[in-house]
Amino acid sequence: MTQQVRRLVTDIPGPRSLEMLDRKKSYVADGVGTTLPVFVVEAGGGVLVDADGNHLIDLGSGIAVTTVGNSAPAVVRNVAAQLEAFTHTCFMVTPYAGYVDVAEKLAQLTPGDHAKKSALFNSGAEAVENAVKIARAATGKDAVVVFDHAYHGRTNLTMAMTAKNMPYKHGFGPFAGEVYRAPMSYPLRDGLSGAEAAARAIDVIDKQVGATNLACVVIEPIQGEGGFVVPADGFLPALAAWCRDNDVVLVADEIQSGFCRTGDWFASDHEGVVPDLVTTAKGIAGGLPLAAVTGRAELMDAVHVGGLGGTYGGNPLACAAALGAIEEMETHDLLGRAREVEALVRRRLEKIAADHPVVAEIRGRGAMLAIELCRPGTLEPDAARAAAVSVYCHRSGVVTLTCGTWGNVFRFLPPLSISDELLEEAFDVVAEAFAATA
Ligand code: PLZ
Repeated sequence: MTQQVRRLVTDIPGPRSLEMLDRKKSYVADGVGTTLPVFVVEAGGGVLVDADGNHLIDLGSGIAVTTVGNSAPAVVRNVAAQLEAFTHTCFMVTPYAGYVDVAEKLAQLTPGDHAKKSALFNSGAEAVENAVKIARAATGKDAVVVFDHAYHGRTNLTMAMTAKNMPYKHGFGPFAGEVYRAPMSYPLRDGLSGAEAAARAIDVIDKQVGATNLACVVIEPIQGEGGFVVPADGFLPALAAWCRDNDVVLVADEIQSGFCRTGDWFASDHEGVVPDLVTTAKGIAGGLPLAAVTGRAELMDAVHVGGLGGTYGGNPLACAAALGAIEEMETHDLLGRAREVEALVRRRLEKIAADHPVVAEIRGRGAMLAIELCRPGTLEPDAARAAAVSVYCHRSGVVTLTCGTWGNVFRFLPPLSISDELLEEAFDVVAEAFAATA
């Protein structure tokens, strides 16, 4: 097990990482950026170890992926056994049990107790694309509604669904058609109740698209890249009710918010929302590439045989990893751990907010928390401060991420395998970073 300490033995990045960064510059496309260019050689618990021997505290989980921690024991055990048995057959050619086991687990864990089925894929974007395919096949309609600040991926259809131009869309058009954007509930910025924000969104959808043209509404129940925006209470249930009454498929994109992250299995659970389709990826497989669409059996079965698939979708290693990750979540009560993490981190963020008026809001759930930074007394985004705080944290050996349409949201996504001691130490550094950049 990786030693659970923060320890810096060189500058960040150190000489070995700088050397590799040089090689990256020569051989890896510049379009593939890196937030914190230390080259990792080992990771586990709440720590990443780099090529220079620096131990960094991980508050990012590789963007909400290693929820169970890096190389979690049940993941390693399952994947190692699968690696010995066989690595690939293609489920569409000759199937294997792991795929079906994952689908059965997804049917149990996703919201609602109706009959559910799944199809497995490799990436979140691929799952979102397939959810749209399924909704179109099931309804015979074309249009897709997404929201302001949404993030759904980098493929052509999901770029169209993603809101932010830079860096995701700029220069990459033309984009897929029949994608329409509705206003999101963003309590800090719109001051609307959930019911009011839902009425505003539904009015736009009704007037600009029309339910009879609309296949699906796709929404992140808590937005990820867009700024950890948590809609006002009642917004999601009102939207769900409207979809139900209008033969529109409600797709919850739980790729970032799902799988224990928020202290429930899914962020939708918090308000008892039962989506028709749920997309998952990231935390589902402890770091191996796996994604899924899970939903009402009759919707999932609307697609003709052969209409869903892909060479690697539900690869045996990724399925073994997912079963291991779910085992870790269940046996170690990681739902409970996410709530404990929330209590600790909120306490620390409230102190930082009290000391630094640049913090306009603390929001999120479980181990998916963020602070939005604005010039004091205004809603003017302060991205420069977010960047300065990040740089300070990175140089001090704490891996932090930013997000948000304006880049002014500082987000925290620790692995649930991190100790309280490491979390406290990481937030000592975050507090120091705010003081040092005041
Ligand atoms: N839907 C809600 O959060 C991935 C993207 C990072 P893929 N978010 C991290 C980046 O800059 O590429 C994401 C998400 C939500 C879909 C996706 C897409 O998942 O596995 O990256 O395709």
